[in-house]
Amino acid sequence: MSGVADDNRFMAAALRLCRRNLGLTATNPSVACLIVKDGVILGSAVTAPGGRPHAETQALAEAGEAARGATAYVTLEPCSHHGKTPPCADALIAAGVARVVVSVTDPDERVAGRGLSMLRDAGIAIETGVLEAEGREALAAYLTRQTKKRPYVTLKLAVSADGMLGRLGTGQVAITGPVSRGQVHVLRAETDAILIGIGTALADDPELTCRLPGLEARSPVRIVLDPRLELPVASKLARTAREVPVIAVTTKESAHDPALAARHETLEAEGVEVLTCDPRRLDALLAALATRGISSLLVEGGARAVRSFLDAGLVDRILLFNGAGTIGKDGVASPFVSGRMPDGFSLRRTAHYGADCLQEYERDD
Ligand code: AOF
Ligand code: ZN
Repeated sequence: MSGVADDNRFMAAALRLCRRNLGLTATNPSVACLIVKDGVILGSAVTAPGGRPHAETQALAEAGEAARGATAYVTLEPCSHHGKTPPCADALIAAGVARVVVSVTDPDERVAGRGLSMLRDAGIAIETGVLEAEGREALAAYLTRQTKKRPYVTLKLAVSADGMLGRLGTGQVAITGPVSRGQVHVLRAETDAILIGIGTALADDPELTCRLPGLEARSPVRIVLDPRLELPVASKLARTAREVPVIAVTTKESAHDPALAARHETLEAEGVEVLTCDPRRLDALLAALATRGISSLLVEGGARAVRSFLDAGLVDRILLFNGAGTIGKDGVASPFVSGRMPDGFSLRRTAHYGADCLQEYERDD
């Protein structure tokens, strides 16, 4: 007999597990499933890279015959549709589980409560909403794409103690230390796409990949807002475009400008995808990215791109890495600093990474 404390404990474990494949399962969410009997975990799995197989079928396969009479803990409602794989609800019924505990119901219109109904109709006991707030956080990217038809947007800024993002015309300046940088690379690994403005691409020549040992294959798609297609073919982004995709976003009018048309061709020859979607219409761009299955977007600057996303009301979370050092004169001022944040965001968490302090703010609604 499992009580509320056990349900919370096993769901917490499942929610930790599902984070493992964040950024790897697009367009699917990363879901985790535990098969538990008499307090023992008999099977555990997370949605496979690429999105299939789903978590439940793998966890059930691991538990085998022992799944009969067990409890399944699933972070998202089991699917009920015949998509690229048969319904997980059917697999749970066939395996003879006695009880299914779910954190979040699935807004996918092919599922939306049907998974739970199928289980209930088969006589399986159901518990939903277990650790739902934590579940919604773990599934935020997927839930945002499903319900708002756009990716979940995180702004990441590194700000010096005197409120600067960098120094004018000097390329990349170290504002935060190695531990914070490691955290940013973890974030990149968990994110489907990363975006910067052309100003930052030209000034910093960043690569925007995840370079943590062992996680290099988890680099996000890299996007540059580049209305006039100024991304140099010699930039690190263009030079690595065949290994990790790069998308340059330009305007439809650019197709009628012969100079831009030539740059368009040159970039494409380097393997850069040119997407025509007005970079000033961020809502349209985000809708296009969501249609491609991108559920999470990390905006890494510069000041102008950050402002545009905030002005368009398209930011879900702000990660402010506060460095200990100062930049001094010629600094590029951050659009906001700790203590003077945009309206509508509340501080959720702080963490210390070496001499740096990370503050995580979340949109209030
Ligand atoms: C589950 N377990 O591990 C995941 C689920 O294209 P398909 O057939 O793979 O279906 C994608 C949908 O499956 C997705 O939109 C979401 O509703 C669900 N994801 N469901 O039972 C899982 N990843
Ligand atoms: Zn499924």
